Amino acid sequence: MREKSLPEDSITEEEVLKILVEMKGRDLQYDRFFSTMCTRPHSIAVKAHNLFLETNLGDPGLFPGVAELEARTISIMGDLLGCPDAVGYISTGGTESNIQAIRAARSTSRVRDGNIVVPASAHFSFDKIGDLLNLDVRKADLDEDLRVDISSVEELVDDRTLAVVGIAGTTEFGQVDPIDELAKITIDREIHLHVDAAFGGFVLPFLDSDYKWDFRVAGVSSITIDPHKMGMSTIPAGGLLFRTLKDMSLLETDTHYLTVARQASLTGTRSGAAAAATYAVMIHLGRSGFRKVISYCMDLTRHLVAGAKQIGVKPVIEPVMNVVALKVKSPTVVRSELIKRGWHVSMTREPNRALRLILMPHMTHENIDLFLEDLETVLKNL
Ligand code: 0PR
Repeated sequence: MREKSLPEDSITEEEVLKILVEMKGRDLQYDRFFSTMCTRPHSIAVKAHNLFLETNLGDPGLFPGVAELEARTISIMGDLLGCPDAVGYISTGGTESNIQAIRAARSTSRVRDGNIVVPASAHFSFDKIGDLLNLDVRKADLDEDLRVDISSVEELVDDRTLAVVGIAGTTEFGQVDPIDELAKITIDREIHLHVDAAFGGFVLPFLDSDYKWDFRVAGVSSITIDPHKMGMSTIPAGGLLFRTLKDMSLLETDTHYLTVARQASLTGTRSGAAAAATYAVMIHLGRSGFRKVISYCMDLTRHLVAGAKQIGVKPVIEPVMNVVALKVKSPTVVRSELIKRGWHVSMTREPNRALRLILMPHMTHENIDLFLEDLETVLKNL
C-alpha cells in the first residue's frame, strides 16, 4: 500500500513500524560505502541524541542543560583548533557553517555585493553562497599537488574581496591548502580568512603532521568543522567557530519573544540532540580515542593505496588524509560496474577525473581486499 494522501483513519503503530522497517531494509549499508564522508554514529552519540530528541536550541532558555552542553562542545573544539576562547555554535552541517562564515565576513566588510576568492577545489556549498548572498565566487587555480595556488589567489583578490577561503581537507582529494600563506594575503588587507575544515577538522589534529591551518595561524577568522563527518556524531551536526565574539555577533538578529533576546544561527529551531551527541563523543573518546580512530582510517588508506598500486592503479596525489582519488581508465564506466557489484564510490571532477574513496571508520581491511579484487576484474573487462 502506498498512501497518496493523509489517511482519514489512524494506522496502528504496529502497521506504521512495519512500513518503516521495510523501507529501512531498502536503504544501503555503510559497510560498502567508499563514497560518503558520513559514517555510522558512535553508540554514545546515538544514546545522547535519543536523550535530547525533543530539545530545541533555537530557544535555549527552555533547555539550559543542552545549551550548556553546546557551550562546552564549542570550548572543547576551540581548544582543539588552537583558540580556547573561540565562540560559535552547532549548525546543521558544513553548508550552513560556510554560509554563516561568509555572511559574517560580508557584515564586517563595507562591500555588500563584492566577491569571495575560493580554491577551485572548494565544495559546491560556495556556489550556493554566491547565489544566496549575491557575491561573485572567484575560483583560484590549484598547484600540481592540488593545493590552492597562492599567486592565483593574489591575482583574484581586489578591493571588493570580502573573504578568502582555504580548505583543510578538500572534498575530493583531502588536500590541505597553505593557510599560513593565505593569511599573508588577508592580514594586511583586513580580509576575513575562512577555513573550511568540514572534513579535516577532526582528522588533522590527530595526525602525525604539522600543518599550519587552524586558529594558531594569525589571521584565520573562522573555521567550519563537522561533527557529523569524522566527529562520529549524529546528523545534523556541523560546527562553526569564530576567533572573536565580534564576528559572531554580526550574525545576530533580535528575537523579541524568545527566552533569549538575540540569535546568531541561520535556522531558528535547531537540534539540541546533535549538540549533545557531539559533546558525548568528544569527551567519551578523548584525544587518545580520536587518535585511534584516525590511525585506523589512515591504516585503511595505506592498505587501499598499496593494494591499488599492486594492480597497477595509482593515486592522483599521495593521500594526506583518509581520502583517496584513484586514476583509472574510463572512471564513469568503472564506477557503474562497481556499483553493480555493490560498491559505492564517487568521482572527482575534471581535469583530474578519478575514482574517489573516503576511508571512514565503518570500512574494514577485508572489504578493501574484496573491493580491490572486484576493481581488478572490472578493469580487466574494460
Ligand atoms: N565543506 C567540505 C570540505 C565538504 O566536504 C562538505 C561536504 C561541505 C563543506 C558541506 O557539508 P554538508 O554536506 O554537511 O553541508 N562533503 C561531502 C561531499 O560532498 C558531503 C557528503 C556526505 C556527500 C555524505 C555525500 C554523502 O553520502 O562529498
